[in-house]
Amino acid sequence: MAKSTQEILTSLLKDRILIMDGAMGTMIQGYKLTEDDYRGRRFQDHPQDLKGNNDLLSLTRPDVIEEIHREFLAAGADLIETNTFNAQAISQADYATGSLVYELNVESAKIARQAAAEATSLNPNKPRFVLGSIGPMNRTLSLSPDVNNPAFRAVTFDEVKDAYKEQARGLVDGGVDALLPETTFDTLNLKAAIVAIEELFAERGQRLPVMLSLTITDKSGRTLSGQTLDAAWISIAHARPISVGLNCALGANEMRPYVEELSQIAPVFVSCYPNAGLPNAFGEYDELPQDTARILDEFAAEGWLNIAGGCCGTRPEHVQAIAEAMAKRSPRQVPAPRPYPRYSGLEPLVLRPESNFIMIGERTNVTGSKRFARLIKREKYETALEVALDQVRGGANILDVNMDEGLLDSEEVMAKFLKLIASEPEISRLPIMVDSSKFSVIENGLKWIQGKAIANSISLKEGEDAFRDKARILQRYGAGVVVMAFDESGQAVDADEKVAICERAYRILTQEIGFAPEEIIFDPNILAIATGMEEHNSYAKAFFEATRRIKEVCPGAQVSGGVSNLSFSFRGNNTVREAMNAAFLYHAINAGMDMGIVNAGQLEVYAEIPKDLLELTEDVLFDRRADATERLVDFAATVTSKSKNRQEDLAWRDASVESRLSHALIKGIVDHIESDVEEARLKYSRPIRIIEGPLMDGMNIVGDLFGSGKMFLPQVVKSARVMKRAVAYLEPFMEDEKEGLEDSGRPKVLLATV
Ligand code: THG
Repeated sequence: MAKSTQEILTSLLKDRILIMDGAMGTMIQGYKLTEDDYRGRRFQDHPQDLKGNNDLLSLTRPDVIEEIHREFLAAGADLIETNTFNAQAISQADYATGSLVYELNVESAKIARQAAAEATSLNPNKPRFVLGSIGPMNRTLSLSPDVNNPAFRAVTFDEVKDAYKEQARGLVDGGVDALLPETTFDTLNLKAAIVAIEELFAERGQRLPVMLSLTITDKSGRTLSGQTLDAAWISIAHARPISVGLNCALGANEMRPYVEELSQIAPVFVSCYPNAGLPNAFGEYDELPQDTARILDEFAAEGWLNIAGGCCGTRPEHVQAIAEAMAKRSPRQVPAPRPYPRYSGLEPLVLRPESNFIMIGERTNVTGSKRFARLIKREKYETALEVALDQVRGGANILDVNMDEGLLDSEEVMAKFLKLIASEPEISRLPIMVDSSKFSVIENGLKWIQGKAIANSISLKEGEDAFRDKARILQRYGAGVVVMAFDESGQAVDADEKVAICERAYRILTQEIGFAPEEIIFDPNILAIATGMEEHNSYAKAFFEATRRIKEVCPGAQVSGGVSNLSFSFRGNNTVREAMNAAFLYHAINAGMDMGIVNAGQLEVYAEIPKDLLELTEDVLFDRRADATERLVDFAATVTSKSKNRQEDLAWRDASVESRLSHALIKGIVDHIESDVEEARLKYSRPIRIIEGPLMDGMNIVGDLFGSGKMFLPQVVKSARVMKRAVAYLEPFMEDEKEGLEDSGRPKVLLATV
């Protein structure tokens, strides 16, 4: 059988560093094309200006595009990119050319295909390949374009996915060898592209190699949407790309630490195609070919590269210099994958064998917290976010979010809360577990999460086919999956049933669907004990035994559970509940439980459970005596419930008003901003002095921290929100002042930023 493109590329990449072409956009600029060139005959009467719509040139000046491909091929490029960086409906809408998208992609692919085929036939020893370029588009799914409304998005996941799907279909029909979503600055946009590509492959019954390329735009070392590089890689690894890399943005020199990091973490080939340095004051790139090539040569010498080329500002001379340098270097050895469970929010969560127990915060659950439910129902989202923050500060590693309530539009509310979480960097550091008994709520939730999330949960309740369908959908989003020990005949209560169901689910997920074992989390049901019903007495023991056996028969899979369920029958008595939960957890962890849904921050420490209570509790857990429940109930009557106070560090409130303003700006805290600004207003002679003084001082610190990489964009957006609130508060006072100064003939200053 003929080798697939994936196999051919893989064997070439093992052999040598492959060369990509340089920039299409800056090459086109060199032709100084006019509006007439862009329009051609066909679009003479188009109602809008078309100059700048470079992708359109594949239809109106195909000669230019073909010539650029030829030059890069002659310079030594093995891989050339189609002229389709913006050829999807959302970007093309700017030029009212959305209806051309499919054609643009087909034609661009054909032009590149033709040029590559000619070069291959001239030198069959150096086969050339066409990569379908899929750019990031001009809208972001993770960031709100409106500072005042963090839950707003200019576009939805499905709109982005549909746009990419149409583009990918055109590229595949035009004959590309591989698809390359590139210059990704928002991981969620890329996740939408991955779903689009997977759907297309499933419809066609055929896969092409997929290459992915991210971009890091500032010194924080994060993507624009705030993810660290390792977190972003975890979010997209489910695309099973042949390569992942970095392109564009900072130029090769500034990319060094990130290329090194990626080469260490990604068990696939690594690419790097930087800009020709940073743009100068005129927006031109003037790094010389030998300089770009020298830096890439250093990367290759370190063993970091499998694919090298250029982005903005790189010309055939750059490609030639890079090709000459790479010819003398060996390709990077791809590290073996390490099968640890990996999840991510803005930051990674890797469960290594030596990792501690993972706490999943339970309180952001409308059925699990009366307070949270009340806040959500009354649409007090800012306070509801504090519930999430408390879980984070209490030590949660993952956040469980559940909006299953009859009176709520769960899909809507889940989406809104997840978007709000996304704009709180301290919360969205963590991976999210989307908790719902309605699969549509889970799927819709996953559309608003840029990290690698966990779906909680699916089960065999409705049979194997429904289970498979759901699992396949989750796989496209790259979500990990919680599987409850539930089947067609109901909830498993004894250990044999629990183990049998998990084994069956494990086999389907790993052998039929293609889940990695480490993406599977079994929940063998933590059920309430000491309820007074005799048949409940063995439930904790059954969980321990099932956990031990599941860890053996389902190697690599994790075990979790909702711990607070255990003590439902002692509702209202936190002392007893916390002792039960803590003792249960201690034994469950010993049995192999890896993670649990808990009230983070309020977990009792096993060793600190009073000895008498511990003995009564363990009698119940292990069903050690017939009167165990009775004795615990009697004990419970003797203790009054304690409740620990929520701890919040408010020491900063004692500082001077200037320090408070500065602190609020840096931390993005809006809570006290109006009262602090009012206090400052009474102290300062004029409102403008507060803006120019303490507020600007604070923003300057924010600017310095961002410039030196110690803050990243979503944090800065929060600072901007605080600043806007402060200025909005002062505005009426400045208006009043102005009325008093009317006609004073002051000069005006106009400032603009880009
Ligand atoms: N497995 C999986 N997911 C789950 C569960 C599980 N999700 C939901 C639940 N069970 C886990 N979460 C909670 C959250 C809160 C409580 C119990 C489980 C709880 N809440 C207090 C109560 O009801 O008494 C609320 C008190 C209050 O209102 O403040 O106990 O098993 N996969």
